[in-house]
Amino acid sequence: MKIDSIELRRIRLPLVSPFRTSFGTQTEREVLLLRVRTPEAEGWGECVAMSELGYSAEYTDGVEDVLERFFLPDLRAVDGLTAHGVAPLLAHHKGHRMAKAALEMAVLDAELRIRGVSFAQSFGALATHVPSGVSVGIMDSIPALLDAVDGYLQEGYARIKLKVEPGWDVEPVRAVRERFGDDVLLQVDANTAYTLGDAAQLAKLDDFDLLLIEQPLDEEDILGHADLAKKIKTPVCLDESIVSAHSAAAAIRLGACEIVNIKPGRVGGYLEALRIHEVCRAHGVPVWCGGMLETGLGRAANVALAALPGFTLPGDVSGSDRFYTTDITAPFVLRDGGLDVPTGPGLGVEPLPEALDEMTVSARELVL
Ligand code: NPG
Repeated sequence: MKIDSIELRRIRLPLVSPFRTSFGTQTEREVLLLRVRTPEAEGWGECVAMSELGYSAEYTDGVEDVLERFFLPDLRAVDGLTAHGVAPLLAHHKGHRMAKAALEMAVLDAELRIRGVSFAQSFGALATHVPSGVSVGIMDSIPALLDAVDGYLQEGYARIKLKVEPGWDVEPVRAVRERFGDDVLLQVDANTAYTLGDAAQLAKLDDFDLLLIEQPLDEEDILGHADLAKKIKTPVCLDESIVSAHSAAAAIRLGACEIVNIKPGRVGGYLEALRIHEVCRAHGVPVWCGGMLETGLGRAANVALAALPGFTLPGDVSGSDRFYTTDITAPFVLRDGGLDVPTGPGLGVEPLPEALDEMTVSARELVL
């Protein structure tokens, strides 16, 4: 496929309410979108990097720089490009997986639109509807948390994930269990906020029949997670630590996780995400699709991924209105506790020109 140019477009979306995690509070989401233009079709990529450091070492300004300074010359040096060719072409650049993932997504979208194949079809995903979990931030008080959870349960969300950190862990979990009962699928996410020394505190969560605890320790602390897994009953799930199929295989072999969160942006793209899914399936390790406050574009691709058979737990694939009043695509609306898998070519959704323009902060075209 010949690529004529790539548009880098920054958009800014206010959040419906502040979203607090153990690494900070967000009130808006700045997103870098890539539009790959080819003679036959356009393809959209969404970069999951944030404008600030916190979750990851990658950040939006850095991604733009890497794309323009390092990836563009490589793209210019090849004649045609396929989505499967993106990772090998860029492999000599270490890291920068979020930047690579965004580019690969845009190329894949263009390619599939030309072929008339949806993301889900190309992944081999058969499910047409996927269950939605919702991620609930750290709140100022337990009553505020219970109100929020109540609202999400009334909307029909299939699973609740509570963000936790030292000082906000056992009590919020206890309060949610007491108020809403044992049938609610409940899990927690620490975003690396603990150390192995906190094992006794984390073991107090054993009483609450949680689906999992996500990334309690530092992202590099694979052995620590393996040790922790022996000290607590709640299954350990890794997010930040899993950056490739390689690292997933190692973490599983070392006993560092029983469950894996797959975020395509974190692992370098949807094609690597598929490989992680296969590794986990071969080991009988359940996976679920993580979320990074995607717009409708990234959400569409995530929903397609979550339709694969190894995704046996509800993902962080909420309705658009969980985070945004207005999405840049037609909104994803929760139905029967989940979302429909898009069926159109490529992502099956595209930005609505008016919404896109309204939210655009800057746009520039890199000509190949
Ligand atoms: O539903 O899109 C969503 C958000 C899910 O909590 C969520 N994401 O650590 O998994 C996470 C967290 C996150 C959000 C991480 C933004 C990084 C950035």
